[in-house]
Amino acid sequence: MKTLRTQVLIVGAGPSGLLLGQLLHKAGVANLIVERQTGDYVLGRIRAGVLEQTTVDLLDEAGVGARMHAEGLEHHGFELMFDGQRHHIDLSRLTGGKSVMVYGQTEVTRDLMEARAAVGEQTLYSASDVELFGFDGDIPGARCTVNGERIEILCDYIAGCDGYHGVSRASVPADAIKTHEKVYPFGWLGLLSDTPPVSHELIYGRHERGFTLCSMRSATRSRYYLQVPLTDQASDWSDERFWHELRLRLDPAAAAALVTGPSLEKSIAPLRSFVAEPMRFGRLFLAGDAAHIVPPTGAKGLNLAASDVRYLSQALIEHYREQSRAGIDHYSARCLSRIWKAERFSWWFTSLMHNLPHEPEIDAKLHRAELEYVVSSEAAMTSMAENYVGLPW
Ligand code: RFL
Ligand code: PHB
Repeated sequence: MKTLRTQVLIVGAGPSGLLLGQLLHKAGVANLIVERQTGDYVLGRIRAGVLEQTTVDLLDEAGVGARMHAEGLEHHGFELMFDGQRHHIDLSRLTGGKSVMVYGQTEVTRDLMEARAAVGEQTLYSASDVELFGFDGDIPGARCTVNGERIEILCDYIAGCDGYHGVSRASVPADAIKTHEKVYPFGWLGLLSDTPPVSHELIYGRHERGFTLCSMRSATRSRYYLQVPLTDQASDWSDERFWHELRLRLDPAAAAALVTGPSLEKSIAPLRSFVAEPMRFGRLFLAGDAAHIVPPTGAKGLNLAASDVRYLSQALIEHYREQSRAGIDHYSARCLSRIWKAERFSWWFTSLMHNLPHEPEIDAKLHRAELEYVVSSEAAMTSMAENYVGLPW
């Protein structure tokens, strides 16, 4: 068996793992990433689209912001649609000039992968049977198989950035971790197409046929989502059926403006709220989707992953530079304080915008009243806007 040695072993080459690797590299902390999939597979997953200003700043700090600033779209507001009407939420006016950046997770991941390759840091792709050991003692590490060869990696710390289905959280003894979970009884069917977006801003819509979101990746590429029953499969939805259903859920002006075309990708994502506490077990840290999931309605998942990575990179860099343990000891509490607030917002926005099959009429009326309140009260709109652009660190 081959043995490798590093300071920080990162499990998972999604945005959390790659961003952590880049920040550690810049500070001179050696790191190695093991990833179960191939790089192309990771890049093929279509996910997040909206970055908070603090995420943009962190990507700049990691030295990977150039293409994002050139190609990303700065958005100063979004639209809430209900009862066939759109209402503008002016994020910048309500938050003292803040905005969000529309730039796909695929592009963030590509920028991070290229930066990592350029500095020559190692990533072991297609690593199977990853097993973690020793993180409750002084010599943690992992074993995995790459190209048929068994490899052992010894390290000082392990960063579990391997998503909801990863090995890191699963390696923690059940009595050392508490999980909180809520699964929503519907999913999001997403479609990506090379068509111009229906509006220059994102539209979040509530409709008696179900929620809809009109998003984008660029001036020529759109991303649309429809609330669908969990029993549906993406293959049940031809492109024609998707476009027809989307039109039915849009206001008349948007329905008339919608440009349709062949789908580049179509998939269904389930929605859940999930938090695992704490986020550190001895020398193992959890970060990003490995520790928490939010329903995508508030666009918070990737942004929360970035804020965990910010706290973790600071803790580790401080530790190696100054032999300090403060950041390590406070990592979990710092992350969780931000996470629970984002969980609350994502749950609230999800509950407000979706409808349940056979929903009692009183619930629909209450949601409608709340939406009317949100768009008519400066205080309520400000609360929504400050959460959407991202709470301060
Ligand atoms: P990822 O992206 O899941 O990456 C984890 C990586 O770990 C690998 N892995 C393993 N590697 C080695 N050994 C193992 N045993 C392993 N098990 C797993 C996996 O192959 C993978 O490469 O987690 P990470 O890095 O924490 O990033 C989190 C984000 O991907 C996620 O929060 C966002 O995509 C959520 N999300 C959104 N977030 C936003 O901030 N804004 C949005 O607009 C937004 N929209 C979305 C979203 C998520 C969606 N879906 C599909 C869940 C829209 C959707 C539809
Ligand atoms: C996306 O563009 O994929 C997207 C945008 C906003 C969300 C969720 C997803 O809230």
